[in-house]
Amino acid sequence: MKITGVELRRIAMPLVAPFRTSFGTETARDVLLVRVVTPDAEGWGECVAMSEPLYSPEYVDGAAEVIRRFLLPALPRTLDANAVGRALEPIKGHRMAKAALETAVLDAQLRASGESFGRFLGAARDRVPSGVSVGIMDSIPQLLDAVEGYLGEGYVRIKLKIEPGWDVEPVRAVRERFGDDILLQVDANAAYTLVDARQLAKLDDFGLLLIEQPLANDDFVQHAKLAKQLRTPICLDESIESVEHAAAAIALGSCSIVNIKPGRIGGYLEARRIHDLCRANGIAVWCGGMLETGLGRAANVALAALPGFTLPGDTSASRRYFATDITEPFELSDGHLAVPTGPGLGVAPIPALLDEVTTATEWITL
Ligand code: SMG
Ligand code: MG
Repeated sequence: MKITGVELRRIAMPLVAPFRTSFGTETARDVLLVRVVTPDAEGWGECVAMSEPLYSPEYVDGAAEVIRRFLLPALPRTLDANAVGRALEPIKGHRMAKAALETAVLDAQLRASGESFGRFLGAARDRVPSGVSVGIMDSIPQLLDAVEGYLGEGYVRIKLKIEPGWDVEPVRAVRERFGDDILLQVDANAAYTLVDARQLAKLDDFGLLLIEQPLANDDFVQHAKLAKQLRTPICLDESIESVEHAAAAIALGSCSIVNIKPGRIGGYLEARRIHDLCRANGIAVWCGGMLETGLGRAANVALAALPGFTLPGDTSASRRYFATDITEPFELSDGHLAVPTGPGLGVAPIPALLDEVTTATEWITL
């Protein structure tokens, strides 16, 4: 496949409500889209980096810069998606930028051959169960209202964002109000240290599916120590940037569950490698989210249909974040999202909607 050129497009999507985590509050999604053009088809990749480097070191301006300055010049003139990762290997890190580029190449390749992402990746089902991530709120009543709304919409699993000062009480309140049967988990986004082990152990009373990323991104050893002090399974998100990290976490006992976010680990091919490794080691995985538009969501839903994804993911409906998506919106049906079946991602931006949210475009001829 020969790439003629690449468009970098910046869009600004207002969120339906602020989304607060232990590291900050998002009120709009600032997204970098990569469009790869070939003679036969074009393909889209969504970069999951956020405006500021608070979730991980990457951020949107930096991703755009590394793509135009280092990644695109490193691509061979003709290639397929398998060659992208290899060609970009000399450039260290920047996995979110690399993932966006590789996904766009893969999408173009699959659209040209008429194969869907799900079929290419090895999807084992045609729909995936939907969980929802619920931000930190100003009060417990406000949280309970939000959770009630999501359960009413049919979400099959609730994830509560936590931080020191907002952990045991919100979990207790949700359990008391909605009972022991709802699937419930928490995500700390690295807000604790090992010194907090006793506080985190209080969560053991509530039958949580897992606690996600309690400690710092690079604390593999301390997560292993914490795992010995908790009954609640530890799931790693930020810590796992590659299949090698996943192998280290499994060997050390740092986690028993992995949140696979293709954007964080360099793309869908690496995501499949981590899925395969975890499956062979009896480690459950689920698909995380980064408030993706319909483009990124489509690929995530396809990935979440692989057989090792045994827990519901943060694959929620488009309207969880956006009043208007840039593609046909993903909608819940009986708590599930349908895996797209069309070529490539199976969805495409609707030009008028895309233009409305576009803040900048840049064309790079290759
Ligand atoms: O796409 O539903 C989604 C977001 C899910 O909570 C979510 N993502 O750490 O897992 C995580 C966070 C990262 C983004 S927070 C702004
Ligand atoms: Mg997380």
